[in-house]
Amino acid sequence: MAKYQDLADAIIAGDNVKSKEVTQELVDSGIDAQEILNEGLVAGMNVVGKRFKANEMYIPEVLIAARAMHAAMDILKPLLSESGAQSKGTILVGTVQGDLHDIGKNLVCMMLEGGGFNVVDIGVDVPNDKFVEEVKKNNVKVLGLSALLTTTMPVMKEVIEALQSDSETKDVKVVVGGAPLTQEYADSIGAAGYAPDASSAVDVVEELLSS
Ligand code: B1M
Repeated sequence: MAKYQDLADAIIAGDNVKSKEVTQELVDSGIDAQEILNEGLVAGMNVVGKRFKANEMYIPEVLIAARAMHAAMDILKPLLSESGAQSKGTILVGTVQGDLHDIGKNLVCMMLEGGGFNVVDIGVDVPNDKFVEEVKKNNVKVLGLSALLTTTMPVMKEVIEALQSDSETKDVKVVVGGAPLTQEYADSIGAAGYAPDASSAVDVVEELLSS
């Protein structure tokens, strides 16, 4: 039987055929989609992140690993969404301007969908005014911002300020996340919430919507 390690290895090797095959096998054997996501996909990407940092993997290999992860996500996404009951509300999510990283954001979106939220994902490199426009268009109470670069973290503050300066969006609560962020940083820019990972993003959004 396929194991989580086989899936993590397929992600690390960037083998999108194998990552799909193993994911399907794990799903067919009755394992919970969230567990497959955490123990196989996220575990594999964590290794990729560490190797990239240690210059043991380079950008093209990382991109190929990301493609293998997305291939597996295609199988898990509908299952994670199904596991949620009725929609608990709509959440808008995007990666800030200047930042193209979307793997973590996509995981957050999947977990939120799995947690029963309707998610509007507006992608990467999103201009500040686009966030404001989409918040109004979708009438959301919570906006999720992702940033993976120390150079794009400050853009989150700009988005929060843009929302606060508009009477229609001033009460929108902003949840921030991304590898370089901390609770202290989130507090310093006036974010309503911070989540260190995709699972806790669901808890934070639930808390903000109920407060
Ligand atoms: Co880039 N990159 N990258 N990269 N990349 C990092 C972030 C880096 C730390 C690598 C390193 O040097 N060690 C470094 C940033 C350094 C810094 O800012 N101090 C870096 C750099 C420098 C760059 C470039 C500038 C490289 C270059 O071109 N010279 C360039 C920038 C491009 C741009 O954005 N303008 C770049 C490009 C790329 C790729 C395109 C090759 C690729 C992105 C592919 C993609 O996303 N489609 C890439 C990748 C993959 C990485 C690493 C290796 C992995 C990121 C990742 O996907 N992690 C990363 C190194 C690392 O993190 N160790 C790195 C897995 C993912 C599951 O985790 O995204 O942290 P993460 O998300 C987590 C949590 O953070 C949290 O939940 C997620 C799941 O648990 N979370 C949220 C994230 N968003 C959230 C939002 C929330 C709540 C929680 O609420 C809304």
